[in-house]
Amino acid sequence: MKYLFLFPAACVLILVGSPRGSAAEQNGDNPSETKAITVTAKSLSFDPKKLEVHVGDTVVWTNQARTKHTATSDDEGKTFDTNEIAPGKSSKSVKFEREGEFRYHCKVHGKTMSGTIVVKARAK
Ligand SMILES: [Cu+2]
Repeated sequence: MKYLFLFPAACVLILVGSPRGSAAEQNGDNPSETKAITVTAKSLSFDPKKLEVHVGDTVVWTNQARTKHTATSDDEGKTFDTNEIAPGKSSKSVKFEREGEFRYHCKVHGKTMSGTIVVKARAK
């Protein structure tokens, strides 16, 4: 009688142990951990004014104001420049590849409309 009870358990073991084929093969490209973060341009300010991201993250500026704005790095746009973003539109995405503190402003409204992107090293 004992063997009757062991039989179902043996079946389960066989199923679990069966070959899985190629599904378990390692996939070369890992899913990216980088993020896309949005900064909102308001009438004369950026929200958040200071944004912390990590190396490899991308930032998009969305203009919720009624006038055009830009997000232009303070080194005359050498690091990044979204160019004019029309009201209701979003900028192209800007990828931050190196650590640092990047101050930027709006070319239309000058430095009264400014912000900072703080790029930190990616946690390992
Ligand atoms: Cu502006």
